[in-house]
Amino acid sequence: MQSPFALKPSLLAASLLLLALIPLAHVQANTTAVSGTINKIGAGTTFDTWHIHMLNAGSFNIDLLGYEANAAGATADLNGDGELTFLDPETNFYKDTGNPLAAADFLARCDDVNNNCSAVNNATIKLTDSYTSTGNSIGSADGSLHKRDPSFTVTLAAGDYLYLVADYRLTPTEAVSGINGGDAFSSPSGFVNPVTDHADYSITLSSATMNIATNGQNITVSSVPLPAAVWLFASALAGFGLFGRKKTGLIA
Ligand SMILES: [Ca+2]
Ligand SMILES: [Ca+2]
Ligand SMILES: [Ca+2]
Repeated sequence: MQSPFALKPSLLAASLLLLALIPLAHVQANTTAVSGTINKIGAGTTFDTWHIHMLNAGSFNIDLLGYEANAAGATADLNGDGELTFLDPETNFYKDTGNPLAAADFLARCDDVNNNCSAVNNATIKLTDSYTSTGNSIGSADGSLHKRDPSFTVTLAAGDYLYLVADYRLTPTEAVSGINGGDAFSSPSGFVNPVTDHADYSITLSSATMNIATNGQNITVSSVPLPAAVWLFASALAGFGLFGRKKTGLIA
C-alpha cells in the first residue's frame, strides 16, 4: 500500500536538485531589484512577464527605471552599462490562471508617474501612485529622471499574478499576441544616433510589511519570512503544477 506521503521518483529527484541549488538561486529581502531588456524586433518590441506569487494579501512598492533622460532631454547612463537606452515603461497586471494570457484576465495598467495608476481600486488590486503634492515620494529613489518611469504601491489579494513590462503602449490584444505590435523606442527629441534595438530597465521592489523573494522571473511576496528551503521548494512545486490554482475569477 502506497504511503500518502510518497513522491513520484522523478519529482523527488527534481526536488532534491532544486534544494541543492538553493544557495545559488535564492534572494530574499524587503527591498530588492530585478532587471531586464526589451528588444526591437521586426514587428514591434518584446515585453517581459514577471510572475508574482502573493502568499498573503498585502502591499509593496514597485519603482521602474527605464528612461535614461529627463524631460528636458538631459541624459544619464543610469544603469552604468556604457550606453543610453530609452524605455518608456508601460506595465500591466493580469491574473495568472496557469493558462496562456487572456485579455479577460487583465487587471490594471500603470504607465507614468501621476498618470493612471490611482484609478484602480477593487477587492483584487489597488494601485496608489507615489506622486504627492510634495513630490514623487518613491519614484526617483532608483535614479529615475523622467516621469515616464512609473512608481506606485500595489495592494494585491493572495494569489498568482502576471506583471508585464513593455514599452508604451501594450494593449491586451498585443499582450495576448506576444508582441508589442508596431512599437519603437522613443529617444529625447533631437537626440543624435540613439540606441533603438533594445532598452534596459530595472524594477525596485520594496515593502515595510512584506517579504519579497525573487528567483528568475518569479517574485514571491509573503507577510512572514520563510526559511530559504521553503521559498524555493514552494516555487518548485508551483512550477510542477502541484499547488491547486484557483480557476475562478478573483474579482467579485
Ligand atoms: Ca544605460
Ligand atoms: Ca523610478
Ligand atoms: Ca511610461
